[in-house]
Amino acid sequence: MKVAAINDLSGFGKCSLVADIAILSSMGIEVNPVPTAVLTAQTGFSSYFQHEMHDMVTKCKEEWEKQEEEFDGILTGYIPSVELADQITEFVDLYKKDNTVLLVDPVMGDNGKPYANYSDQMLDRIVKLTEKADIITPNFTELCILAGIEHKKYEIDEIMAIGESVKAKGSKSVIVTGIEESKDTVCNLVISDGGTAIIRSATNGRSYSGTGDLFAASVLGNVLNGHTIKESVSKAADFIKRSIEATSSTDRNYGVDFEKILKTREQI
Ligand code: PXL
Repeated sequence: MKVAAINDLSGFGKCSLVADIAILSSMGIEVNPVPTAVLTAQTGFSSYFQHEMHDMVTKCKEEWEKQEEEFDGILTGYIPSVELADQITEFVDLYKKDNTVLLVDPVMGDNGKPYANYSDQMLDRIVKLTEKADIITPNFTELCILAGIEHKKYEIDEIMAIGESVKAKGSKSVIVTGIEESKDTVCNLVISDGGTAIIRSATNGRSYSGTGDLFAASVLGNVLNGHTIKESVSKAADFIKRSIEATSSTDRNYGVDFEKILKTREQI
């Protein structure tokens, strides 16, 4: 199994390509990274430097076409600019075959706030990518942005209906991640052709950088390893819960200590 992981490389934050490479490799899946940007740290730090990889996605597309490469999965994550988003769409159009699983993580914001990469043009490009996707993994903030609705408190069945409306635009499966249902319960919603599901896990209420990236990589790896979407979401949710429990720092910017529990692929 081979995955093209289109994401940034951040020096601190244990997110993006660090998560993709660690998780998918541990699951026995080859990762071919396509860096969209290289950063000193993820953008939640009060100061960081970002070097955008201007034509890297196009160069990977062109060089890998000469090598006649093919992928079982494509994962897209943080996109620093509209220019890169357009290159990613072209990459996907070339390499997504009928049996290639495309997971689009529409990385645009969290906790009701947009990330530094967000703009209306970026939203337009990310919506187009989600329409081509087999699986999308928005958090609640990103779901509201994709649905064009206000970010406020909704009941779980209302969030399910919002997910259905986003799925109707073209994504085959919508997984809404990390919804805080109560002080000690977090849930992930699955809305797919196979039906809907609510997957609940216990939480200690802490939220950390990079957990969305770890979750997306785990879901894709589990799907490629033959699990159903619902099983994959359950396994990914359990992995995130154990990673948070293993984390000693309370500074969310540094991410979770997932490496402490990364021993065998069965544990992801
Ligand atoms: O984890 C999402 C993410 C990925 N990449 C970069 C980020 C963030 C979230 O802040 O800043 C660079």
